Amino acid sequence: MEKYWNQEIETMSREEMKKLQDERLVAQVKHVYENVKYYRDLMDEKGVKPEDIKSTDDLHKLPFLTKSDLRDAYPYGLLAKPLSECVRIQSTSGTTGKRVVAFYTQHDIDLWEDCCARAITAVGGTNEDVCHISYGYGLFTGGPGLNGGSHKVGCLTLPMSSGNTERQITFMRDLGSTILCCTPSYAAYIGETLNDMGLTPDDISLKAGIFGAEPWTEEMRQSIEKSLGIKAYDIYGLTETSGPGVAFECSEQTGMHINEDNFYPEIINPDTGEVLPEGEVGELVFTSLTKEAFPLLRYRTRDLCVLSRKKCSCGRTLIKMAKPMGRSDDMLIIRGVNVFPSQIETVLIENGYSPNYLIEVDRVNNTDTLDVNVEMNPDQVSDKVSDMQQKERALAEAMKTMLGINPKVHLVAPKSITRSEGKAVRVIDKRKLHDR
Ligand code: DLL
Repeated sequence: MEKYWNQEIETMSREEMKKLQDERLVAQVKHVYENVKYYRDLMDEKGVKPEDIKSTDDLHKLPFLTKSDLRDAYPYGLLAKPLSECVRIQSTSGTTGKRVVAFYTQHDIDLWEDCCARAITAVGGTNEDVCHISYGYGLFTGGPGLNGGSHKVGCLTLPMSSGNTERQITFMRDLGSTILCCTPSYAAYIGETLNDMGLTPDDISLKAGIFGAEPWTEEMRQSIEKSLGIKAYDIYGLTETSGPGVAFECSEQTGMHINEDNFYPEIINPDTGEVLPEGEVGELVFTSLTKEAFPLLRYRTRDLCVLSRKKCSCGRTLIKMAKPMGRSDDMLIIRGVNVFPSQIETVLIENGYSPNYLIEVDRVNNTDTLDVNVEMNPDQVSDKVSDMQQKERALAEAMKTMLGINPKVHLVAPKSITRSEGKAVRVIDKRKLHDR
């Protein structure tokens, strides 16, 4: 039988959950309106008062918050509690511009770690497990969040942080790590290093991995499961709403249950802001129902995905989100066609290549160019130029079928693409440099 961290919440009926969300939302809107001038001004501008929000059905009346609001309000403008009541600051990795800082009270930390404990329990974690955490520690939320969740569950926690991959494997073997937490790209690298060290999955005790913080495909999941001999589960979150644990995958491995008692999700049309019905792809928007220090109402994540209330075999009733296909700002528009790096990753793995690739986009003579550098596995290397050209053509053809545009594929030597120990950088868009 599936074990839950908080059975009452995780298997709550729809009606009870709605009631809980409604009550929490009403209190949260009041808290934010009274304590955050920045948001009060946005609400006043829209002519909405806290009394107008009686349930989640009224949520659409509230204004959205965007990343640029967070930047405008940096650092204290969205703080809803006195600093004397805050105990922690975390911050975004800053891959796309200025950092965002988020504040936590002890209550916020407890709730966040609780969400991570739900994720660890959902993959079968108990106090018998050794939880090996190779997300970065520090301002990044990955390490601290899963560390806290692992303690709550009572796992023996290994706060490894990322890097020094051979040492990671040595510790894994010596201390019998059973659950690995890191980015999927780092998990792939650990799998590859295991193999390079002449070891196999039978030499380690891992049974499950909790991988997130970046988009990854089903093909990547299968490849990691094979290389490490585990079940690989997805976990989602963002600094602005707390960190990892906003949503987590269960034994069904078909999308992530959102901890909707804490984070109320909506899917909107990113162009018009209109709320879309369940099942339609759009931008994910979250309202923190329980955070005290940094509660964001209707925060636009820019992540594109779909929600589903289909019954789940694990028994959880929490709404599910599909794997995000990437951020709306990760989407490349090349010669007018929308391209997600994840589509390229799918083609590569389906065709027997490793998930080590680098996409380069440029504009030459006013035409966009798409070059995909793909690393070969040692057994794919050939000293015959015609063989290599043939392989490149075949891969380019497969990508054209998926994307609808013609890329140039360059097969490059094994191990020549820099490995990632955190969030992988897959795209260099040189057009942005020219446009500056
Ligand atoms: O990445 C928090 C986290 C840490 C999540 C560890 C999971 C595991 P940020 O650095 O603020 O926080 O980045 C948040 O990363 O808006 C998504 O675009 C992306 N992201 C996070 N998890 C996933 C996932 C952490 N499972 C941003 N799949 C989010 C796809 C993800 N994208």
